[in-house]
Amino acid sequence: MKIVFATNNAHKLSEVRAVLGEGFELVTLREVGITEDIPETGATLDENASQKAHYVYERTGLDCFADDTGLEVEELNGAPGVRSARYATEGHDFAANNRKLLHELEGKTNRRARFRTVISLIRGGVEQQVEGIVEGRIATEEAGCGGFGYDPLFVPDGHTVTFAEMSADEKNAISHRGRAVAELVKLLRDS
Ligand code: ITT
Repeated sequence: MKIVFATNNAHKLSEVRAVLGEGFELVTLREVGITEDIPETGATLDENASQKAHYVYERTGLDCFADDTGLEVEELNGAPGVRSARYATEGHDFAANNRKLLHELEGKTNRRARFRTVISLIRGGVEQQVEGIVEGRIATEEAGCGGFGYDPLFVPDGHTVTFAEMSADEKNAISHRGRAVAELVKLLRDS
């Protein structure tokens, strides 16, 4: 089954490719001739996921899906949330985002956080959404060099290491994106 994944994030692409496995051929934006950044102007993850999927569907008419993900920190009333990519600067600067997050939580005892991924699927012109969540906490310093984004700071519940200290398979097995993609696979298989 061929399906376009509406992302410019190479890390997401390899994670999703690993979870989808056999039977699905992921087509990249570049392969369908979309090289520009897709606008993300929504106020929520749901809106942004939908906006990205519609952008691709309207230009290609192909079945496609998009992932929008946010890190929601309890002490910060859900921030950075939908602003996760541009938390510190306008430019997807992972290191600056992590520094800012550590700074905002300095001296705070409540470090509860969760990652939430919303996937919007458009298939045969019909849109459906699924979600994946992983609960955890923000460490007091960065650890590990795997993964991307906030992974060096996020310790999932039931574990003592960050996502960045896990293998790709270990992260995928319990992560927000791994869970959302498992739901996506159910949708794709059911129809
Ligand atoms: P696309 O919109 O092209 O898919 P993006 O990087 O802009 O890529 P998002 O808006 O969904 O994607 O992601 C927001 C940010 O959240 C992202 O830039 C990372 O900083 C962070 N993020 C997303 N998924 C993550 C993960 O699995 N682990 C750590 N940080 C993640």
